Amino acid sequence: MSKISALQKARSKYVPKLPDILKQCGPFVTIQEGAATKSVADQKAIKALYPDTYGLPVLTFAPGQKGPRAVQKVAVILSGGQAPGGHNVIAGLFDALKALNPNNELFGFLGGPSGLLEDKYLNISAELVDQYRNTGGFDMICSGRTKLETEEQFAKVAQTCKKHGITAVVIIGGDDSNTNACSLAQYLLTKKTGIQVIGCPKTIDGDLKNEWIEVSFGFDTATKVYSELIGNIMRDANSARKYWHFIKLMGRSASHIALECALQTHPNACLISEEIAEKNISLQEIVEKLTKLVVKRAENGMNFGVVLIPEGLIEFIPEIKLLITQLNDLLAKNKKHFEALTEIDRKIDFVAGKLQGESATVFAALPDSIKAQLLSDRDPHGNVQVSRIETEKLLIEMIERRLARINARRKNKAPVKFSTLAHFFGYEGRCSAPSNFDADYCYSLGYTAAALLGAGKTGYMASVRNISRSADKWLPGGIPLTMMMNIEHRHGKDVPVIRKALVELTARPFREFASHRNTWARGVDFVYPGPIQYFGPKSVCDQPSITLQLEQK
Ligand code: FBP
Repeated sequence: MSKISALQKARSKYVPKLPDILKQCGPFVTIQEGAATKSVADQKAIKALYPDTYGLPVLTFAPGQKGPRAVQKVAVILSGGQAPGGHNVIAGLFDALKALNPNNELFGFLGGPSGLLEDKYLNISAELVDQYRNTGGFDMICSGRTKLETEEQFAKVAQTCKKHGITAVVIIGGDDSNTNACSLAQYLLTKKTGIQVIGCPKTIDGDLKNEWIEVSFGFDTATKVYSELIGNIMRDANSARKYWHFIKLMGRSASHIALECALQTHPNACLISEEIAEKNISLQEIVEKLTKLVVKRAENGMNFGVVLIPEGLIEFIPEIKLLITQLNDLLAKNKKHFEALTEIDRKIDFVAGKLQGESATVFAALPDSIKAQLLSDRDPHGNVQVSRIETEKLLIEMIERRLARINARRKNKAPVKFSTLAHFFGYEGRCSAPSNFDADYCYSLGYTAAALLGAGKTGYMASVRNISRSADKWLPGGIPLTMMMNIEHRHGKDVPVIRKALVELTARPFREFASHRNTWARGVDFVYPGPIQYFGPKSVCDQPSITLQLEQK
């Protein structure tokens, strides 16, 4: 490991707070079963696909008998994009497994699911865990985006587990990775291997949440880091008074991150993709609205401002959404021919020649850089890689064009100045040292996963609820993975997936934002949240996200 900073050294001594029940009895819990459950939709189809895990009850914990449990060898993987707190999930899992039985072993499979397929791992020791407690990043065992979905892959995982005598697999991942965890659990049950599978909810995007999973880990820290950076930029904008900052924020399809950052910092504008889709707002209309804002502020002597843009915006603008669907079909149908074209200009010409109707016009009007980004590789789950599409620059360019026309008509008035800077915050926040909230939540999730394993459970996601309260009042338990699933049409096929949570326009966080945004647009109501604090009063260090506080108000 590289040399550690003084802060990291002090922070490594932080003891994550556990819910009362786990503090009292450690992972020795008695499982209390709720009623049989159903999937969120498509019950018949999900039941047919997951006959052995469908309908399992929600689990809660009560104090149990202490005393060593049967020895377990557990595999753990980190899957997908980095999120602050992953190392603490492993630390919680490790500590609880050792408490259950000091002979338990934890294997960290390297580079995500592919580690399990290629049998690449390291033995996780107490010394190793101690080096990574309360640190950001996934570098202890690294992550990867390989999808675990075919029978052949499941057979390989079973083979790897058999080879090492592994009795359980813990998958720390987002909605897609936990969908894969559900299928793996079913496969291992069908084959009567006795190997358990438990998932843990990870993603900075905040879109793996529902009634039972209140938030995915990493969202809290990442949004605090972005809000600090946005606040710093706002203060700069308000000091120099000469730039418009267009800040794109990670988050994939959902706008939870942008919304949370808006609630924390009060920007002059924040686009919410879900609202744009619901109200059928076109790209031209977005540009028109933002241009009006720039003109209005200029007339009030404010040639500056801050605009937040969610990463997935482009997919939600109705005409671009249609264009992306048509591009996906077109690229799938002409895969060989398209891939044989080596130059991007030729790829663009090829696609432009094949598109028809409104999509042809929309594509033609886009700057070449955006056309190229829309044609770039899909991720292994088949998603457009929205983090690579420079929506912030697209909007700037379109507003500039619109302003040029407006300025040309403003004969007797000074032209509206529009000096811009584009930013993209994503990778800056994914590996930050976890906030107290994420450090505690992740440690509790890992601990809960071990308690579920100790109780012989499979096909569950570790869940910790009631998390806007102080950690002692948190409620650990297990949620059947099948309960969160439905059937969706993806890339030409109907597939079972955990339902993603997008921003709900009727829920408190959006309503709170919507009730203030006009005021924020006009003035300088900026809030500068400053950096995450790890030492100091609870009111500064232990506050969960505003979204969570509003959702649980
Ligand atoms: P997960 O969904 O795997 O948690 O990833 C989150 C994310 O950070 C998204 O916000 C972003 O679009 C994507 O990862 C970027 O992917 P990559 O790390 O492969 O560049």
